[in-house]
Amino acid sequence: MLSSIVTAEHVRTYREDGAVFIPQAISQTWLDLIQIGLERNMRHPGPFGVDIRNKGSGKFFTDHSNFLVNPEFQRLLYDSPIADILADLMETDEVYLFYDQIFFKGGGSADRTAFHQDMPFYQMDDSLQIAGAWITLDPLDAAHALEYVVGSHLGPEYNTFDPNQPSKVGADNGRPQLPNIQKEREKWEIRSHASQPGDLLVIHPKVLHGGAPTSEDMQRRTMTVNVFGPDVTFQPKPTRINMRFPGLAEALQPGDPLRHPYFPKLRPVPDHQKAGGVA
Ligand SMILES: O=C(O)CCC(=O)C(=O)O
Repeated sequence: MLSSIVTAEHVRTYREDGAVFIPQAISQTWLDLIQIGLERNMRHPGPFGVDIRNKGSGKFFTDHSNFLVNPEFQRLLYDSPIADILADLMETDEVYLFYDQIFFKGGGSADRTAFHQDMPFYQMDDSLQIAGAWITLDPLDAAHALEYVVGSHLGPEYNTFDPNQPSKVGADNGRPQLPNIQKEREKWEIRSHASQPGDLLVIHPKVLHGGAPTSEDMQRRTMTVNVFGPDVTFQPKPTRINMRFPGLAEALQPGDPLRHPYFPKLRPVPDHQKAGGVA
């Protein structure tokens, strides 16, 4: 039984397209919390925080995995409907946080982030019980939002890209070469959505996606919430991307259920995190 605003049609679209756009899925309260959390995160970056090299005149900053030190992100993920929506789309009741991430493009123009998949640097086997919600704090037309290739989660897992040079593709790790989608856009079914704060775009990490560039007169502040379900198993992967979990490969064998204190359980909400106080 679906417990959130998710419909059977949303679930079908997620399975078939690897992405689904759900307009006005979260209210202003949660957007306020994201804004405060994002500002805290930018003022106090974690070990993964990085100003990405950028030919544009503005800033492109990203950071991830700050849940444990960011009180706004904790309240957001325990109390808002985001994890319930992701649970419904993954068709499970159990949700584990893989990582939170923020992106800031602003203060001038910022380059395109090349089309890539996130799955090649996810330390897990492929599954439909993996999902990421992309949430914008700024209204965006479709030309300045996240773009994705419809259904590409059903195709190959390509090699990674260099996140420090986000307009370039291809850092070889033995998988098929990541195609240069931007060069031959007409060959791919590319989709993006004009987005308002409150909309959720949920994409599977195997979906080819990229961030459109931003222009001088705009900013794009986004958060992604990346989760997995109970059936997902650990799989170490060669990765140049700084999404490493020291000690994980010592704690788990390939194929083990992905359970570790790195990945807090969001649903069912643990008793000590339930809103409404002590019973
Ligand atoms: O915002 C961007 O330019 C890139 C975003 C992205 O790659 C992601 O959300 O996974």
